[in-house]
Amino acid sequence: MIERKVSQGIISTYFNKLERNLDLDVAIVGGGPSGIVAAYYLAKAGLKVAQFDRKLSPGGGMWGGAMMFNQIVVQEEALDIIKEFEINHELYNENLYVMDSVESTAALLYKAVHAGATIFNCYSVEDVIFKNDIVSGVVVNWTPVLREGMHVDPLNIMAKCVVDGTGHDSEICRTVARKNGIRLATETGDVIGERSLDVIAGEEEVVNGTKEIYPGLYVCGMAASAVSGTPRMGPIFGGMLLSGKKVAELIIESLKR
Ligand code: 48F
Repeated sequence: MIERKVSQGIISTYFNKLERNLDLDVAIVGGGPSGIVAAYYLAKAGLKVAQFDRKLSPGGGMWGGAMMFNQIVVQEEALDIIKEFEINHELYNENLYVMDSVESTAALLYKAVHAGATIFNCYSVEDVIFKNDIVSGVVVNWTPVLREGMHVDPLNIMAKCVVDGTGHDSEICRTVARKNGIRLATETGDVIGERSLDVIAGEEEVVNGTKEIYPGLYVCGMAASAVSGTPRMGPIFGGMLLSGKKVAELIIESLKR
């Protein structure tokens, strides 16, 4: 019966996909633009990478442009990345380009998956795995389970590196610091919290703050700004793309060693 085969096809391939991703090189938490760009470059380098986003539609804050005007701005410095993802762009003013936010988000996701990354939507990462004081994986649960407050235990996914790409809330860094009495690689040893908007400083600092924040744990995108206490920058996305590429490069270098 075709009805049964439809169900069987979904169930058997889904669980096969999940099982193949129980041991990763890199687990990326959050499917915002910085995390997706990271997933693309990591997969392109041949690493086994999976990305987890709690929402039905990964893409984070990129879909909506600004105030739901679905255009975004990117500066010259990130032009190579836009070209790599084959996103249509229009020079608007000096070194600023505008792009359709829906096309841009869809292009990032499409290219990341085609490079070999696996994206799991509707998954919330609620904790990390610690082994010998190194972050060594993620603890995942269905988003609806957590939203309903159901007492259901999660699953464990091992990873050589974990990336916190959870955006403004920097959830993974906060959880790691709060639960384990450890110091993160910030001025205070804790998550400092993002500062008010300043485009130039924000764009520069988000890339500077992209780093290994604790052994095994990297941070990118707005999570990097929030952790290091640097300004937000609003709907200009060059820093997010550059941060995603930088975190991928740091991890590729570290895993090579
Ligand atoms: O915030 P978000 O878009 O991440 P980003 O890559 O980009 C920031 C920009 O969109 C924008 C900005 C740029 O100028 O200021 O805000 O830093 O996306 C973060 C994603 O992480 C998911 C969340 O659903 C969103 O799609 N997320 C957050 N916490 C978790 C999570 C979690 N614990 N588990 C799974 N997904």
